[in-house]
Amino acid sequence: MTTAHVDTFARDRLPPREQWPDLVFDLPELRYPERLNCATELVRGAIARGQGDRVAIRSPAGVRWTYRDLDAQASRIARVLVEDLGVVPGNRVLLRGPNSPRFAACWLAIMKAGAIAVATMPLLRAKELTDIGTKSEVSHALCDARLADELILARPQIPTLRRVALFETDVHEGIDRRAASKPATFDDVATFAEDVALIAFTSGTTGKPKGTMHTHRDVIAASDCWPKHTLRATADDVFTGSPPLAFTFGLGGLLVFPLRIGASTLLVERPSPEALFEAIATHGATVLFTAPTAYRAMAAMAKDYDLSGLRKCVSAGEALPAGTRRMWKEATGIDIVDGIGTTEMFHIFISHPDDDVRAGATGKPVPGYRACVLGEDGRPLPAGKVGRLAVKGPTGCRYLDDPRQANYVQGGWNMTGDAYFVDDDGWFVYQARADDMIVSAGYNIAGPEVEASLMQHPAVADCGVVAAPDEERGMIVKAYVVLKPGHEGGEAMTKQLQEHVKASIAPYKYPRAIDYVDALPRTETGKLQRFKLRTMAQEGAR
Ligand code: 3UK
Repeated sequence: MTTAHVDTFARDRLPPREQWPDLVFDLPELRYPERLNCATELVRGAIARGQGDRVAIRSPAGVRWTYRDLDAQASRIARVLVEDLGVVPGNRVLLRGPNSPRFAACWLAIMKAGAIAVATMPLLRAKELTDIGTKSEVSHALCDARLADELILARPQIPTLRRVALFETDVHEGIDRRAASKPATFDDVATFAEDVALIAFTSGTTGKPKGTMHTHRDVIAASDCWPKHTLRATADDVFTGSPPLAFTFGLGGLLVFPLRIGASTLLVERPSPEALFEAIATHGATVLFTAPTAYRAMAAMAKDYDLSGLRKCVSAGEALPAGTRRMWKEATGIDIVDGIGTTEMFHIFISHPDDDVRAGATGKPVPGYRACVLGEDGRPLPAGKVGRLAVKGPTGCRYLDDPRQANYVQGGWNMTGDAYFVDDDGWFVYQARADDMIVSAGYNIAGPEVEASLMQHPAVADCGVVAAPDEERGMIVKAYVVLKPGHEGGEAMTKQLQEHVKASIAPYKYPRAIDYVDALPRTETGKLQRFKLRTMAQEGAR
C-alpha cells in the first residue's frame, strides 16, 4: 500500500486485513483515482465546477465565505500548520471547538496538509481529551480559545503533544493572526485515497472510547451515497443543525455533504431549539439535521416561527418514534428523513427519501450499501424475525489498534450492535441496542417500542424504558417519564400511562413501574444513556 504519509502511525495501527469489513463499490460513481485529498476534492472541486463564487460557509453572526474564500482561509491555516507548527503528513492534529466557520477552515486545513484530524466534542473534559489524545498520539492541537481550559489541563498528560495553538483569539501566537499574515495559496498534499484522513472517537455510552479511522476516500464515498441518492439536496440549499462537527453525523451533514454539492452550511455555535429556529427563519436554512429529542422539543415551539423556507429535516442518532414524526409533520408539514448511521461507518446507511416514508421504520439500505439481519448462527433471518443488524458498503469499521475490531466486524459484515427486523416490504425496523433488550417473564421486550408508545400520550414530554430487577419476574419493564408542564406524576398518572401502553402495543410490554423525573441523562450527541437508567433502576430495587 502506498501512502503520502511521512508519519505512518495510523497506517501501522490499522487492523490486520483479515479483520477488515468487506468494502463494496457497486455504484459507478464510487470509482476514485488512486490519489485523492478530500479537501481538494470538496473545495477546489466546487471551484473547478464553476461554483467558486457561491457561498459555502455562513454563521448567524454574519460570516459569508464563498468557496474561493474558504479555500483561501483553509490554505492560510494549512501554511501555519506546516510552516510555523511543523506539521508533517500523517501527524494527528487534535481539533476542539464549537461548530464555527473557523473550526471548519481548520478541519479543511488539516486535510490539505495531509495530516489526520482528531476532532473532539465541545463538552469533553480533560479526562476524555487525555484518553483520546494519548490513544491517537496527537502531536498538535488546535483549540478555540473559549474552550482552552480543559485542553490545558489535559496537556501534561499527553506526552506526544508538542504544540497547542488557539483560534478565535487575536493573541500573537494564535492561528488567526498567523494565518492573516500568510499567502492565500497552498499546494494541497497529494494524499492517496486510502490514506487515513480522520480518527473519529465513538461517543461511547459505556467503556473506553474507540478510535475509528476513515480515509480520504471514505469521506468522499459517503458523500456520494446517502446525500446524492436519499437526501437529494441541491446547490441552492442552506444546511444547518445541531450535531457537533466532531461527531461524524455533524461532519457529514453540516460540512462535507453540503460542500460536495456546492451548497452552503450555516454553522451555529450554540444550537438550542431557538437558535435553530432563528437559523431557519432569519438566515434561510432549508435543510435541518438534528436528533429525535430536539425534534420533540422544537415541535412544541414551531408555531412561533416562520419556517416556510425549511425543506428537508434529517433525524439520526437514536430511533425516531412514530409519534415524534407525526408531531413534526403536524407542526411543519415536513416528513422527517430518518437514517441510522454509526461512527464506524462514517454516516447513514439505512434511510429513506422524504417522499417514501414508513412511520416506525428506519428505512431501506442506502444505494451503495447492503444490509441484512443475522441470527445467532450468522445466517440471514426471514422477514419479521428479530436479529443483529449487519451492513457493508464503501465505508466500514477500522478501529485504531483495538481488539474490539473482532466484535464489530464478523464475516466481512459490520455488526452495529442493534437489534432489527425486516418487514415483508423490506423496511428495516429498529428494536433496541442488542444489549438493551429487556427479558421479562420469558418475553423479549424492546425498550424503545415502549418509549414510542408512552411518547404518544399527551402528558409525556420524554421518557426512557429499561429493565429493573424484580424478585418474581427476574426483570420488569420500568419507565422513567418526564411530564409536560401542567401534569402531575403519581398513582393516577401511572395507571393512565399503563392503560395507554396496553391499548397501543402488546399488553405484556406495559411498564410495571414508572418513576417521574425532571430530565433524562443524555450524551452530547442526544443519545439516551440507558446504562444510567439501568443503574438507577438497580439502586431503586435495593
Ligand atoms: C444508534 C440509531 C435507530 C444505533 C451517527 C448518523 O449515531 C451515530 O453514530 P454513533 O456511533 O451511534 C451509532 C448507534 O446509534 N442510531 C443512530 N441512528 C439511529 N438507532 N435509528 C436511527 N436513525 O444504535 C447505532 O448503532 O454515535 C448517526 C450519522 C453518523 C453517526 N455517527
